[in-house]
Amino acid sequence: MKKFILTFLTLAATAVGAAAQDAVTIEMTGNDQMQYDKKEITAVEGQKVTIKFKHIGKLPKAAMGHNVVILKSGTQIAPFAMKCAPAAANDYIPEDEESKSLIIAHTEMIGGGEETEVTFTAPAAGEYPYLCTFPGHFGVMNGKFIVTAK
Ligand SMILES: [Cu+2]
Repeated sequence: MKKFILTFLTLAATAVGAAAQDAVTIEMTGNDQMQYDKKEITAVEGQKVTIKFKHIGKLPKAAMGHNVVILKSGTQIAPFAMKCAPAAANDYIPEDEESKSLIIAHTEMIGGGEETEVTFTAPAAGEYPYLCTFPGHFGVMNGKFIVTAK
């Protein structure tokens, strides 16, 4: 009986381990100084990725809004950001098909004290740029989402 219980516990532990590897939670912040706390985030291809994003500043969304927008590998962030600037009514997420096709995942735009999250499946191994699309922020608020092979 003891052996049976041990075997059961081992199997249960293995199942928990496998589930943990299938998913990853990444915590990120943005502040009133227009900065992310992370310039690099990582995941494994096919993993369920949850980005928990918190604005730790006090300024309202209209003055210092932040989001996290992950783009297809190789996308230049400056021209993309230019397409975002006029999209104020859509929280600076461009609505034209070409721009939309470049977005892998994005959070909502939030202001000081707010938090949000987005869950998506990590794409194929590679490097994916991310940025905040609030006008003028991408030059400082950008980074790399690095996906490694399984
Ligand atoms: Cu921002």
